[in-house]
Amino acid sequence: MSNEQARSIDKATVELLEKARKEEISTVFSRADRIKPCPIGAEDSCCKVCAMGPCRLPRSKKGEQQERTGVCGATIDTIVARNFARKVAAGTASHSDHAREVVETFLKTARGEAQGFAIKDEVKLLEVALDFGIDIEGKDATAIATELGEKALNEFGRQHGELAYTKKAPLKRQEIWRKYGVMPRGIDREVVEIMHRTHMGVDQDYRHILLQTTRCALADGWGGSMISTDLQDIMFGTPVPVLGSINLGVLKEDQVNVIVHGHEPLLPELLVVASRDPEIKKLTEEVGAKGVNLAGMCCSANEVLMRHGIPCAGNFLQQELALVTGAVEVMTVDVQCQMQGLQGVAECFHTKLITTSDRAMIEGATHIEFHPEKGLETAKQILKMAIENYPKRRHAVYIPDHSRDIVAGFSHETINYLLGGLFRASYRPLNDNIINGRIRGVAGVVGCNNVRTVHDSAHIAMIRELIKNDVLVLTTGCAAMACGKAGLLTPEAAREYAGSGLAEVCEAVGIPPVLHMGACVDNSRILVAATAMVKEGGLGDDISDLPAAGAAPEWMSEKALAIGQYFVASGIFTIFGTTWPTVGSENVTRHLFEEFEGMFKGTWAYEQDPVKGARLMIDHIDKKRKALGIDKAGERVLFDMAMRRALG
Ligand code: NFS
Repeated sequence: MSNEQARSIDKATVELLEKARKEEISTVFSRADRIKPCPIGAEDSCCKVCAMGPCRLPRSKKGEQQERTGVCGATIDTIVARNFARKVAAGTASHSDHAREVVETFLKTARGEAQGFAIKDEVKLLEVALDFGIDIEGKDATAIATELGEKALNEFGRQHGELAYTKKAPLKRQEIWRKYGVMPRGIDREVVEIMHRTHMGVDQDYRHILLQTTRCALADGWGGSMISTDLQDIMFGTPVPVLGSINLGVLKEDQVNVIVHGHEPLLPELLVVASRDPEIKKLTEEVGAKGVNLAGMCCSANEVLMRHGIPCAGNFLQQELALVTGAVEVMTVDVQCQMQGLQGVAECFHTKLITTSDRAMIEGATHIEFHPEKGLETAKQILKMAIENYPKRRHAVYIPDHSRDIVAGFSHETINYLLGGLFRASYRPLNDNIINGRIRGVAGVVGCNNVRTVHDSAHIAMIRELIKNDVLVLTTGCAAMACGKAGLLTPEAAREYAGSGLAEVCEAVGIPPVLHMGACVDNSRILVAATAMVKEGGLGDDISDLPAAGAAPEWMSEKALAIGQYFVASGIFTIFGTTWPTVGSENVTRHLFEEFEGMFKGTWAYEQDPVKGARLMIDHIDKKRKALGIDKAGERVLFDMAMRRALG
């Protein structure tokens, strides 16, 4: 096996890694070979919050703590908890600042100040308005949208009370949050409070720090992320299943290739519109190209894929490799998960890297700022630059011949409709199939790629094990893309990979055994789906009663920790792979992995082996089935008259 083959299970990735090596192009993979992770940082037993340190408190090889405290007296527990809290705050801030941008664009759209945007899903507008307690009687869509935008914006700066969406959670869950004082008040406030509490000399009780960490994460899942998802749906349409394609083979040698990378689907939506403009089509012909080929990368890809079927070039670890093809005229990036290494790769080719957010620039890249007031103009300007760049390709183009068809776009609304039908949309059939045992349970497998593991392999190994054991998988983000590349996102995958019970249900409904629910902010859709299952009845009265589990087997970003923390605080057993950032403190780890169970009825777990991880999830699902009394597969008995009389 070549070094490259050992890095990824995806053939397109391996081929382009070989090309990068031969051409001596630096990528995340080659840099990871050079830089070994710092062992003290890996367990987060280093404190840098003041200038009397940094204080390093690693354990000896025998596992003993040599230094018991930092110079200020902070214990290893405080240090590790503070580091963890700050990561969750950064993750929450990222999802929520994305949400803020969406809300501001939404408001401008409602006020008629945004170019190229509209209120597309009026049904969802009304639903979300009701969630925010807006009186919709006698008001038109614009008035409702304006009021909704203002109320949503207030969620960020709100100082007291409870975030509006927390009322959507099962009542029992809300009580747990109130009991432990973790009900989020305002999104920004919870992030700021973590930064304050983790400053030198403030909160120095790890359990107390972790409570605020929980409150902050809930402000992400039941706040920022949920707001992003819902308002994006209202503006761009709630996803319904679409046929798309995935992997680097979606790039076209004879077309102008434009990749949208990042997270906010605002500019990408307008690039879709602009790419269909007759003027753009004409310019494309003039340079001898057969068209503009728009493709997505990372979570932006998920957004445009599930709303428009725009092809998806790849996930996190493939971003630089897309440029190594030499076929990309322009890559736009906005915020999050975009490596600075992209610029170095772009410079090896004719590719223009364009930064588009006022919050993120990359040295050497071209900066064209996106503002909704002239959004469509900006989109056209970018496409024109790409077209002009097409004749400037300097090297032979190499596009790996690997791409696959996928079905994406399973929003909560769609699952509801697909299972129950238009006139009685409901989760009843899903609950019934869980109760009768055809579906053993539900797992959310989400999150990043991490160069310290074999690209995509943990996602696929874990998910195959789950579906083989009749667990329906909901997926988002880079995990969803890994599934697409491995052929798990088509209805046919049910017969090939799923256990007989799950396959039977999937075939009856016509769905894949793994449902692509969107980008990372759309993990909020998983919370909504879980809540809908609880409210449908028969599976307990809280999310923690469901035979369900979550995982991020290849996580790397702080956002993933925020997601994991709000999954756990919502009552979901959640398992992470690759590495775990609190191993420096036994107390903090025990608190998150064991004591949380007693408090939040959900807990963290860490397992590097994805198949063992899947087994832990299945064990948890079986435990929940037993608690619900649905662990014995119900035999189908034909009742005779005497038995019916006995029933009374
Ligand atoms: Ni989410 Fe990870 Fe990034 Fe998306 Fe991919 S890396 S935490 S999945 S693209 S946000």
